[in-house]
Amino acid sequence: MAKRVAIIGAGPSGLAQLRAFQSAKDKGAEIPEIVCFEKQSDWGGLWNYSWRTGVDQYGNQCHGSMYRYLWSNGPKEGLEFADYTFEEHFGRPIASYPPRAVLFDYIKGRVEKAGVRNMIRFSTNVRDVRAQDSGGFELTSRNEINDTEQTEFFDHVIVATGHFSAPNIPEYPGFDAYNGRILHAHDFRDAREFTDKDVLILGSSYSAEDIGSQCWKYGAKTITVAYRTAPMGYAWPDNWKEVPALDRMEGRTAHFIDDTSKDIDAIILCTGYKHHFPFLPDDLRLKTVNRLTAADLYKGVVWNKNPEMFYLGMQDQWYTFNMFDAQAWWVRDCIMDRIPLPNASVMAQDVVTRTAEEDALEDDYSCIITQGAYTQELISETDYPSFDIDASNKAFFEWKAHKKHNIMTFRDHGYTSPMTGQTAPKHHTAWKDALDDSLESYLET
Ligand code: FAD
Ligand code: NA7
Repeated sequence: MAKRVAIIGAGPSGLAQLRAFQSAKDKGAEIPEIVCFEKQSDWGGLWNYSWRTGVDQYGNQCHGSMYRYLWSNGPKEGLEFADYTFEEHFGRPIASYPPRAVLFDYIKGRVEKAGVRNMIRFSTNVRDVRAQDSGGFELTSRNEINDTEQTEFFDHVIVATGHFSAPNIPEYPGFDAYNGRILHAHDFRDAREFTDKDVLILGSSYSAEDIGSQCWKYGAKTITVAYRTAPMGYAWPDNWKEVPALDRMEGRTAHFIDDTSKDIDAIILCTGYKHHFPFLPDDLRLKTVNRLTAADLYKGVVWNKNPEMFYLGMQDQWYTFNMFDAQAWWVRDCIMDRIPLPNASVMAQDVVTRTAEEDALEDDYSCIITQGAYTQELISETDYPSFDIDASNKAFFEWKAHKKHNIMTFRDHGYTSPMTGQTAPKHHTAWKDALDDSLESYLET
């Protein structure tokens, strides 16, 4: 009997896994029976925008953390699929920082071409997974439309549920008495809500930078970003200040630890996310912080404590879509007995070694090189099309330099594709003036 494989999640990672199996089938291999569970009604994961916040129509936690007007926060040349280029999808070269709708279209294009949609059970939420003493897993899911539960057996489970969806929500003194709006980045949807407002942002990483920039672009009166460890340090516009950590709110006044203060209309907590797997028991549940080397995952994907189970995309991410591909092709080959696994102590040592190497990295540039090398390592062990990782690294380095030069114009630059060698054209409108983020507007020439 063919093995049965469950993939949980049909975001970019889960879709990479479906595409990996389908490409083996196309080459004549016999593949396992695949069932992909997706709790939303469509694929694309975070790129499948939803206006909903809080709980969805079935009472489950909303997955979406993406917002309107989001443009890629890194160059598309760092995430391009090696087996399906932007040029193949759009029929011509396009600019380097596509808005969400454009990237969603690109993600969909590859899996529509591959014809894998029928492997996905949509609106089906995985509720529980239990390892069996005799091997394999019992997986319980709920079809939210029929309101029915089903338990079935799988030889392997691949968790591809992402890790930027369950918000990390700190509390500060005075929040309970504050009369304005307090929200986490996970619930941020439309920057126009903050036009003419004095906005306070907590956190100093990607969400703080991008949500602050959105609010600025759509007319917030002032942006104040309070950092806990270090400021982002860009040359911000005049109405944008970085200040040390928040101490407390008193009424609508924010007091910072350097004894300065500011009256605030809304507080946006850009304080990161948690790896959160409410459907997994302790023996299968990944517990890790957001870093390049996730805990307990051999080669970044095999669950050391039960190697019949795999995780995709659990690392902190410079590389995204093509790293998920590298992982998915490698996991496929492991499941199809093309790649043998070493013994438990070798797998545990692999995590120790990678963790020590990561701890010795000195800056973002070496993190990019390390994640690029990891992606390359996995690719070299499968038949995923090899590509010029140095060219991707170069695009990331140039991106960082452009951000440093001007944080509000970095998206106006173009980079060279590691897949086609083509340099992206300049977009027709500067990012700060392009208020329409639709696919149609972006693709206008
Ligand atoms: P996700 O996209 O999170 O998909 C996981 C899927 O699993 C979802 O469809 C979800 O519904 C499903 N799921 C979860 N739990 C269950 C369950 N119990 N049962 C069934 N299904 C379930 N990356 C970039 O490369 N460029 C960017 O510009 C960029 N911007 C970002 C902006 C924001 C605001 C955020 C939050 C992330 C951004 N990212 C960006 C990173 C993002 O993590 C990846 O691009 C990508 O979406 C990760 O794919 P994934 O499939 O691993 O996870
Ligand atoms: P990150 O990159 O994990 O960053 C979280 C930020 O939140 C970071 O600056 C933290 O500060 C800060 N933080 C965490 N807890 C607190 C508290 N209690 N108080 C103040 N500040 C806090 O998450 P992001 O959401 O920015 O990015 C995640 C992904 O979303 C990313 O891949 C993007 O593509 C989009 P620290 O530096 O630890 O002091």
